[in-house]
Amino acid sequence: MKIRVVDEVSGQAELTIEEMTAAAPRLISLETRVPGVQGAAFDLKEWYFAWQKMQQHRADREPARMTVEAVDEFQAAIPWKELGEAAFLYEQNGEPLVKGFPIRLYVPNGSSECLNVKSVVLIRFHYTDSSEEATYGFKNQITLEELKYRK
Ligand SMILES: Nc1nc2c(c(=O)[nH]1)N[C@H]1C(S)=C(S)[C@@H](COP(=O)(O)O)O[C@H]1N2
Ligand SMILES: [Mo]
Repeated sequence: MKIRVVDEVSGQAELTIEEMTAAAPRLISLETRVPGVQGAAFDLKEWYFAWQKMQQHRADREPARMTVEAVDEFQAAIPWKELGEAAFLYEQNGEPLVKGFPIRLYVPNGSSECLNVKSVVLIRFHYTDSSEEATYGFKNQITLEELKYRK
């Protein structure tokens, strides 16, 4: 299974879990950020900056927002400043994820645990049009206006 990464400036790529983790400058133990959840993860922003360096066209600023979409069409849009400790979990007990395959986003100290999106297959980096509040929910089931008022 591949994960599609779409960047408004750099373009897009389809990456395997192995390709994604290979681009990460270091791997971390998720438990150091999310007490009680064991597994191997990589820091989102570290990954983003390393990945940017590998691109021909690079953004001249940091993203304003990241959106992720899952296999089941659950999605979340999260302001960049809420993602300071965000990480992607990709392995538990040395095995691919049983729950959350191929990768799962965790947003420690985020506005909601609902942002810990399982089975992420699409990651988008947006540089403009940032909303201050994170939103989440199933695609096409709720309007963006309604999402804004969910907690
Ligand atoms: N793909 C996907 N990720 C998801 C959800 C979902 O329905 N689909 N639910 C979210 C919500 S609302 C919560 S509260 C947490 C629940 O995480 P848990 O299954 O580990 O308890 O996952 C989040 N991630
Ligand atoms: Mo939730």
